Parts: sequence; C-alpha cells; structure tokens
Amino acid sequence: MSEVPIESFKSGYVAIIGRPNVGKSTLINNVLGQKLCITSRRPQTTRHRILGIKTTKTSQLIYVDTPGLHPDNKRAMNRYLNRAAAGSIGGVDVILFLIEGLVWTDDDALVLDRLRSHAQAPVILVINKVDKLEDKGELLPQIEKLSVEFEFAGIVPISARRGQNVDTLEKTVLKFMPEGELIYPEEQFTDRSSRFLASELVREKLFRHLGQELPYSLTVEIEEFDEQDPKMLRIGAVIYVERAGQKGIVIGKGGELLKSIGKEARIEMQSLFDTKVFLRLWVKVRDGWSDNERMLQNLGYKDEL
Ligand SMILES: Nc1nc2c(ncn2[C@@H]2O[C@H](COP(=O)(O)OP(=O)(O)OP(=O)(O)O)[C@@H](O)[C@H]2O)c(=O)[nH]1
Ligand SMILES: [Mg+2]
Repeated sequence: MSEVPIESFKSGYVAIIGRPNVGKSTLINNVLGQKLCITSRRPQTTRHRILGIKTTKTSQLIYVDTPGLHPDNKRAMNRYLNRAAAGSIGGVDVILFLIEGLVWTDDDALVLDRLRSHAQAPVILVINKVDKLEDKGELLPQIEKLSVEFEFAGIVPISARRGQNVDTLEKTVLKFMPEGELIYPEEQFTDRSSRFLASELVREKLFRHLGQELPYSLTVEIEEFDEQDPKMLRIGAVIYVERAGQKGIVIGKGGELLKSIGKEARIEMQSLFDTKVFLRLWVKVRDGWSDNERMLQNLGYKDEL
C-alpha cells in the first residue's frame, strides 16, 4: 500500500519592502485578487502598515504592505513613514524586496542597506514592472549585479499590474513558510477596519486628482460611519488640508472636483462593502498637521509596532 502524503498547513508573514512607487501595494492587491491597498503614480501613497491576508486550503499568508522607505527624515510625516516601513522588516517569515525593472536608485540602495543590517528572514528580490521592458533578457546584468550585493533567497521578475509571474512568486514564498495554524479567521482579508478602508479610498482619489505637492498636505478622517440602515451605509469624511488656500483647490470650481472625488470613492466603497453608500465630504484646515508629531497622532498616524 502506498502512503498518501498529507500536505501540512503553512502560515506566516511576508513583508513587502521597497522605495516609494515600486508597486508594493499593487502587488498585494494582485495577490489578494481584490483591491485592498490604495495605489497611485505618486511616491509615498501608502502611509500605514496594512495586512493583506490570503487563505487557501493549504496556507495562510499574511502580506504586510508598507510605506516606501525614503531617506528624507526632515518632516514628522516622513519620519513616521520610515518607522512604519523599517519596523516591518522584523518579525516576519519572508521579505520581498521590490525594485523596478532596470532602475536602481539611491533609495533602492538605502533599502538594501536596511535589509543588510536588519533582515532576519530570507529576502526574495522581486523585480517589478517587467511589462515595461521589451526584452526580458535585459534583466540579466541587473540580476547578476544584485546577486553579488546580497544573498537573495530567490529572484523573481514580475508585473504586479498585469499579474505576470505573480503565481511563481507566491510559490517561491510558500517554500520558505513555516508550518503553522490559521493566524486569522479564514474569511478575514485584512486587519484594518471598514472605516480605515473608507478613508483610504477617499485619499486615493485625492492623490489621483490633485497635482504636485497637494496630496502630501492632505489627510482624511472618517467622522461618521453609520450602519444602522441595512440598505444604505452613511459615511461622512473630513479632508484636512494644511493651509486655507488649499481648501479651494480641493473643492474645485463650483465644487466640481470634490464632487468627482466623492463619486469615485463612493463607487469603490459600494463594491468593497457590498451595499449602497451615501458619502458626504468636507474640507477643513488644520495648520501644519503633517509636521507636528502630536497632530499626526491625533489624526491616526500612530506607531503600530
Ligand atoms: N507598468 C507597470 N506599472 C506598475 C506595475 N506595478 C505598479 N505599477 C504602477 O506604479 C505606480 C506605483 O504603484 P504603487 O503600488 O502605488 O507603488 P508603492 O510601492 O505601493 O508606492 P508607495 O505606497 O508610494 O510606496 C502605480 O501607478 C502603479 O500602477 C507594473 O507591474 N507595471
Ligand atoms: Mg503603496
């Protein structure tokens, strides 16, 4: 009689680390098969550590999205972002170090330095955005150069946006996962509250609609999240800006911009929460919130480690 191998259950944490804008949040969304983390073409979109939980019959992998690591520590907000990112390197089972195609910047080098000094888990080099390359062979010199710099547990080129090779990456990650039980209930896909996800969707639309520096002067706070009516979720959100002059820009001529932002956010909330949503947005000024540690804390930017 031949023995039937019983596959053991695996579970653990996978940190996604990299400089701003390499596609960390896009990768988590692709792995989960649903939009959890907000993304934009601007750097420093992600401001909080967010868990994306993927449970299958044989494993539960908990992916940790992090803000992009960045050398500028001058503003309180940047210090907060760097703490949130660097803190996620410890206490995980696998680290994915994301870079972008053939690009290698000082910020990438800074992340690699952090990994050298702090990583205690296997590090997989993930080369993202390969859809931008005409010939994948162009990657070989980059791979050769970087494998001399660090002993990676694996190197996987992917396109997070198109989902290319993400399955190979998941299989590679699984190889390094320890055996373990479910850490979160099977149906849970994040550690974040619905309120938080709602505020992030509003922030994403602001990031996508507003030019230049303004997105960095904004934060969003949910003031009302009323689930009493089973047919309609009522959400009220305040957008905080830093200066009075910014208020008008966010509202737009005749309120048009704020209306579009609200509409786009509401449509995504309806699909995320699977119910009709009534969304109200206000814009308020809170002077210099992003460079004031105490105001940051009051607005939900608390160290989560
Ligand atoms: N062409 C291409 N673009 C991608 C790919 N993955 C992500 N992007 C784009 O890169 C930009 C940044 O993606 P994000 O996922 O927000 O990047 P991030 O690393 O989370 O950025 P921060 O949160 O700012 O640190 C977005 O415009 C994405 O659509 C990819 O595989 N190919
Ligand atoms: Mg991000």
